[in-house]
Amino acid sequence: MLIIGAIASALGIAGALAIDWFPKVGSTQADDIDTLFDVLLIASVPIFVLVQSIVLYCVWKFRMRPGDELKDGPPIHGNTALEVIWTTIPALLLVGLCAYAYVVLGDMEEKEPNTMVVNVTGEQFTWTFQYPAENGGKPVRTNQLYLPAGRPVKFNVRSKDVIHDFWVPEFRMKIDAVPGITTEYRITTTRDARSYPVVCAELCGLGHATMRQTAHVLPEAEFETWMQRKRAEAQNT
Ligand SMILES: [Cu+2]
Repeated sequence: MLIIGAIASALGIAGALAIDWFPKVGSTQADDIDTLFDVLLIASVPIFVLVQSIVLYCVWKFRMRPGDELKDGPPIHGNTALEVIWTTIPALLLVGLCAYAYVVLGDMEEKEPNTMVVNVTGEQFTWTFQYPAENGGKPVRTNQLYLPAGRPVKFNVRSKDVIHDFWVPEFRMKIDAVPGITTEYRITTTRDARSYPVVCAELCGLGHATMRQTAHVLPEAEFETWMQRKRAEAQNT
């Protein structure tokens, strides 16, 4: 059974790791999240195999045989050693995985120099993006998200009406937009210039499914040109 269990675990882990679970990597945080997910998979598969093996073994070994119908089972009063083991091992595993997840979260939330701030507002059924004013100018407002490649970004997320959830799957981060408070998260865009979907991940009403826009990640120089044009436009309105 040990050999079969080890083989089943190895096959399960190989199969689980071979599946492409997530979309492309769009932020440096995405790599950490994907690694965390892989570690959770590697830890979970052997436990799944162990539990299923014990269940199947018990179903076969302790099945009711002809003539057993009216018999009572043996009186069982517990097994202290077994109970200590099956409490301690899962507890240690959980504490270990939580500690790892906590460290990853701390890394992702670390403040980076040269961080760009974008204010994100959700409302039924659209997102708007505001880039704070610079040098006495006016803030820039857009309906599509534009970001420079390879730059740390902090999103301040707000809502005008109900709860929404600001999500770019390629960034792997998402957070609720809650009326009355400002929530936030940080990402650092990768060097690739690409476009990603911006999604609302909280059912917010009839138009929820249409609450989709685009995040354009542009090369730094191209982003600067875009920003200067937008700042000039904002100045003239
Ligand atoms: Cu929504």
